[in-house]
Amino acid sequence: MEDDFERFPLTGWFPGHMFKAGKNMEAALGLVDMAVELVDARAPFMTRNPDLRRILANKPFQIIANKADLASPSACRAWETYCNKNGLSMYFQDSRRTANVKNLPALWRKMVLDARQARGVTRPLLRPVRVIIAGVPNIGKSTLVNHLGDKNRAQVGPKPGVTRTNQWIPIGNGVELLDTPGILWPKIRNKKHELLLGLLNILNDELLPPELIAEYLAWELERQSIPIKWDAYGLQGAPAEATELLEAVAKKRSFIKPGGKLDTERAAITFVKDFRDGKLGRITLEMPPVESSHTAE
Ligand SMILES: Nc1nc2c(ncn2[C@@H]2O[C@H](COP(=O)(O)OP(=O)(O)OP(=O)(O)O)[C@@H](O)[C@H]2O)c(=O)[nH]1
Ligand SMILES: [Mg+2]
Repeated sequence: MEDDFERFPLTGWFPGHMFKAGKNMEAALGLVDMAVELVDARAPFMTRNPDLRRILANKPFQIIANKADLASPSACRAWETYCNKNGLSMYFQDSRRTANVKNLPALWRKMVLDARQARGVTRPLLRPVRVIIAGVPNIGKSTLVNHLGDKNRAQVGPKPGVTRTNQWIPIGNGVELLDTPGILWPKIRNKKHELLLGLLNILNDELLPPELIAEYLAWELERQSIPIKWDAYGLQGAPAEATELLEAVAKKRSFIKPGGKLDTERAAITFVKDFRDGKLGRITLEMPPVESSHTAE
């Protein structure tokens, strides 16, 4: 399968409320003691916003690699090893399960108090520790906040951009949270990066043709030698071309357009949905950077 994705221009999409939210975010970071950035466990660095840490300066910072239930367990371990080596705090979790998240407030309080102590501050902190949960759209911010505090305090939605206003939420253990809108924006490097964000449901589906997202996914599976059960789509093995895949899916599922032609768009939507629902297996699309023992980080 060929990599000719870069011949397609970037969509250049940037919704107005995100620009406004980006401004609010800079102000909000001034109010908090630490930040937690949610990323997608299937592509942890490609779903980050590199500006967050710069704006935060030296405040404590934690990364939560969310949707870990959909990522490859061995890849999660490789990322954990990489982060431990590089002094990054990264937790892999499924934020929909309360058991996974209940220890976080105490950890965050400790991170903030330790940082104060390290700065030589001796007076006790008499107000709650203030934490911001940040991340790109649809990454699971509201889901995490709901599990930390009262149920249904923040709106959860299957589409990007559901949360639009900021709210403070007490979560016990002397911690309060700001639920932010999907204000962080990944810096889109190239078309493949944009397609990855589309595949992970961070960009709105209307922006990218489903056939192109499906082709990108099939190309990634081949490039990274990720095995899936191709026979479920009526194929003997990995397809040589995206058209072969989409036609096979359309045939297998009887997606026929009026007039008798195969409905490859519907086939693409199905293939992408199967990935998003974890039906292709637990798949990680971005592995940690390869470290050279000779170069300093
Ligand atoms: N599989 C899985 N799905 C999750 C997880 N966390 C959240 N989701 C789902 O991801 C979707 C988006 O979750 P939200 O909590 O609305 O995401 P958000 O970051 O608040 O989204 P915006 O407000 O639109 O920026 C929902 O369908 C959640 O059920 C997780 O850990 N695993
Ligand atoms: Mg939300």
